[in-house]
Amino acid sequence: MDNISNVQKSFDSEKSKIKNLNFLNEIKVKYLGKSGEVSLLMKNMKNISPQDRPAFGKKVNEIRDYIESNLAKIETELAEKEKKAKLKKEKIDVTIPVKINKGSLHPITTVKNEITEIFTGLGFEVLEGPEVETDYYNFQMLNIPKDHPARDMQDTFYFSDNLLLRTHTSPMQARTMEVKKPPIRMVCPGKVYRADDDATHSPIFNQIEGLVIDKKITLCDLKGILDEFVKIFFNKNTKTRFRPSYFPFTEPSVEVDASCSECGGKGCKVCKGTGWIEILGAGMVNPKVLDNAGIDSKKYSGFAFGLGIDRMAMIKYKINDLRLMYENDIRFLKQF
Ligand code: 2NM
Repeated sequence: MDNISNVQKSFDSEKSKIKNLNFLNEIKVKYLGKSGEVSLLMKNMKNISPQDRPAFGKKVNEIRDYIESNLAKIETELAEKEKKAKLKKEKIDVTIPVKINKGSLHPITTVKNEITEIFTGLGFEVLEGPEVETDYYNFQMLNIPKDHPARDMQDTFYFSDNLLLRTHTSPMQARTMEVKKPPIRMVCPGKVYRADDDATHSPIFNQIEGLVIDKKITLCDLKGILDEFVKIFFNKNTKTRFRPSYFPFTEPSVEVDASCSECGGKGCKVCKGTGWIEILGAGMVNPKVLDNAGIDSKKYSGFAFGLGIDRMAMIKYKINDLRLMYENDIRFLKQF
């Protein structure tokens, strides 16, 4: 009986020292294992007088239950504590700011969106067309004659006699005129291709062309729209100037300048001292083009214009070499 109370005492003094699950397992083996303290007590049974055995057995069972339930309680507490410690150690603070290298839009994309939005604000719809075109839509329908230099192998990328990379976005205007009834108010932004490559010409560049067709459309409407456009794109004091020009698909045709927004028209480096910057070509849609598309040129008239997005971006951001736009040097792109 003394042995039993010694085991109990030694367990009680050791249990307060259990601070982790490893040590708990050691204690479990020491007391409840196959050759642990409780088993040793059981093995003592044979040395006990028969009349004392039931009482002794009962006592041993009690101490075994006592140790088991104590260890089980400590185990749950320790497991809970260790889990909490682990969670605390592995906690992630999702609110710590992280440095992310953000991309940004290419200046050409920004200006393309800006111009497109100005025209949607003026009631134009935006339509995009294929970059691989037929000779018919790119040239024939637009009244570009067989001997026009634009049709030359030197100026246009051909896949075959009939298939080519569009040299302007006008074929999409031609396609639209063919399928839609006036009134038409559309702009077509997109990539166009010409066999040209130097400081001021890239073989791939971006255009946005506009087209308005209705009854009684005049050059005055064209002037009104473009005046409004330059005021929004540059600033409210910007004016336009029309100079006579020639395009096969418009008659009459004009070259349009905007007063220099840098010097207000006085003359500076940006406008090369002239006070004006050439921004686009335009004109009244040639009646032949309307008739080619099945629109009665006796009932309807229209204006069209085409502007180079790359050029507009260069003017806006004062970029002097077009090649910078296409080299995609990260030091250049980071500035936008
Ligand atoms: C320009 C200049 C003048 C133009 C004409 C057409 C169409 F399809 F209606 F005939 N679209 N775009 C046009 C007119 C384009 O770019 C300098």
